Amino acid sequence: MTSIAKRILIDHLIEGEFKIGEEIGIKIDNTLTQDATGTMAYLQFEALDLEKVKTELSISFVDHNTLQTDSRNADDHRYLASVAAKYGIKFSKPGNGICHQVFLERFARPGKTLIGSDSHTPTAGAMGMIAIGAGGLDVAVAMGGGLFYLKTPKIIGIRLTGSLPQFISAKDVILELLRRIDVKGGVGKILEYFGPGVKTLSVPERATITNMGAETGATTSIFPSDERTKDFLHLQQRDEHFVEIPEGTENDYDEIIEINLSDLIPLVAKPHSPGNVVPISEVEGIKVDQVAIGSCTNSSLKDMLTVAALLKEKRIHKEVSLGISPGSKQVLYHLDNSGALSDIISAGARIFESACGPCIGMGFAPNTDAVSIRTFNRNFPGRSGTESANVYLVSPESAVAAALYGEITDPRKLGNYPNIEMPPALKIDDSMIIEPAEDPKSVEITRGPNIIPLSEIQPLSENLITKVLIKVNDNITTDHILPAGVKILPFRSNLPKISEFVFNQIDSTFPTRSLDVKDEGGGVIIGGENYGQGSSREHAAMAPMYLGIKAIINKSFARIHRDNLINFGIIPLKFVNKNDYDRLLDNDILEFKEIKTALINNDKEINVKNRTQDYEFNVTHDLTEREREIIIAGGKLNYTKQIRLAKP
Ligand code: MIC
Ligand code: SF4
Repeated sequence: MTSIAKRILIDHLIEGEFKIGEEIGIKIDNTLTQDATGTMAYLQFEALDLEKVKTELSISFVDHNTLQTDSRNADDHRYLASVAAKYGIKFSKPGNGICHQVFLERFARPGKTLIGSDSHTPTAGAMGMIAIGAGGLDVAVAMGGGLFYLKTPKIIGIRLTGSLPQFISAKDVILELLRRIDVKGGVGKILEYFGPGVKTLSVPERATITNMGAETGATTSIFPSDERTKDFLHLQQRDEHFVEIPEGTENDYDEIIEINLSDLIPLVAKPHSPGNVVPISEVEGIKVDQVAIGSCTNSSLKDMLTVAALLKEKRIHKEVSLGISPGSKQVLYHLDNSGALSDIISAGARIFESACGPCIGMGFAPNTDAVSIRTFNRNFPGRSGTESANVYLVSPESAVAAALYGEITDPRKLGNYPNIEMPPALKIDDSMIIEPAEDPKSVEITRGPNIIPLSEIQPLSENLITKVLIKVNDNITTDHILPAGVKILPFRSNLPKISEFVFNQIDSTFPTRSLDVKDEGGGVIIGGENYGQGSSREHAAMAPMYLGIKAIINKSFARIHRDNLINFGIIPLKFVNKNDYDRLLDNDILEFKEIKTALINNDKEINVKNRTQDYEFNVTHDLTEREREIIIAGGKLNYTKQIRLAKP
């Protein structure tokens, strides 16, 4: 036997050899996009000039920006709907739910591969799929039938034993893992669950774990496909999609982590990192202003029914504002139909749309200096929409306890754990998923004025003379590089405009300073470890590219962001000697002589001359031949077109 991850990857392997660290190219069965990354992905797909997607299933969701504060947002939705109709893509309308929740309910299938332009795509790993987050351009290429490339990851076996005690839930499992391996412990790895504890977890519980596995930096997470998977698919009236995928055994893994579910206690990730995990007892008593329940991590029917049962016949604390976003139309319908929604409303909660909402700062921003308790997966600074807010990540049970007591509280104080009964059958209604047009030729793409077509990227020059425009610390997230939120998200299809917000929270002069030197050689960014962790938003690479950034020199990169940089022709370089980081200063002029030749020759050390301080140092890279060709061509779009033109 081999691990599940290896079995599925080998099944889909088209190029390369399955050897840890080596690049492999796999066939992609399914793709998903969401609106915030989707507009760009489809502009890129259009640029590939194909008639139709070549995948088994591609689906476009609208869930991130559904506020529609003006016409721009609604225009984007129209654009997405028309592209979907024309190119053979299903379209999930705003209000139908969060992409990962809906995908799990209606589309995920054991044994298949999925890439999605959202970093939480691994949610579908709960169903025994290889589901990976990627940049929009990688998704566009996969829709066109291209392979998806990744470095063969290590497969880490997570052995679950025991069963969850009352008031401890799946969120505490993933928080426990984050407590142990932190936000970069999963880089270059797939986290695969096995052991006797697996069968105690339902698919939605597994999905909470695979979803937030993204926060460890892992390539993806995966569970076996077993009786529980079969039950879930049966409830979704998709019995025919069940395939058994038995779990691996101890010898199948490169490393093993043991988690005894019975030993777990309620945990919380303190501000401002999902890896900053402590037992809830360490923060008990902190006064709470706001509680938010939902997001792709914790918005399943099971989660919502638990919340409703815990709130039943109770009132939330008078100084707390509680907001709840059910994950999908299906969840909301059954919450209502079972009467549980009335329990939530009577307790004093505010009910939000089935969408990402507060998770990405789209409304419900906390008050100044607030303590906000959230069942979400990320608590990066400013992500809630309020820079001074302190966000704590917890389970739904702990969120309810905080809402009722008005302070962070151990949920075990809530008394008896309710018995949650799932409905014996679900009402299946896919009417908000629009099928592609039967006559695609007749479909006109609708483009609002905020949809700005992409401009060409120039191929790499032989020599680069660049200026250090910013020097940042470790663990810089894509929310730092290019924030989201109400003000910025509407510009996701307008690159010139969104570029004005690069590094907004750290140094708002960055965009103008970059544009000043764009025509004189451009700029470089200096970073620390794990640069670009978090979201898959390729805008965090495209906008710097637009501002003339040529290279980024770091101690290490997060996976998706590194791939996005390459896709847009920015060279991801690493210090050979990490101490060279200390010496560099803002405004230093760095010269990369014959860098193009160095990349063609695959020189592992590239000399950089610091003209301002008059010294030299070396940088290195881990680019594969394909990646070097992409950079030299000026990004993946140019590269893909060149290859297609070369092959008649
Ligand atoms: C996120 O959780 O940060 C997002 C918003 O879903 C992103 C996508 C985006 O920024 O568009 C992600 O995780 O990929
Ligand atoms: Fe949406 Fe938040 Fe999930 Fe991202 S993490 S997909 S913003 S709910």
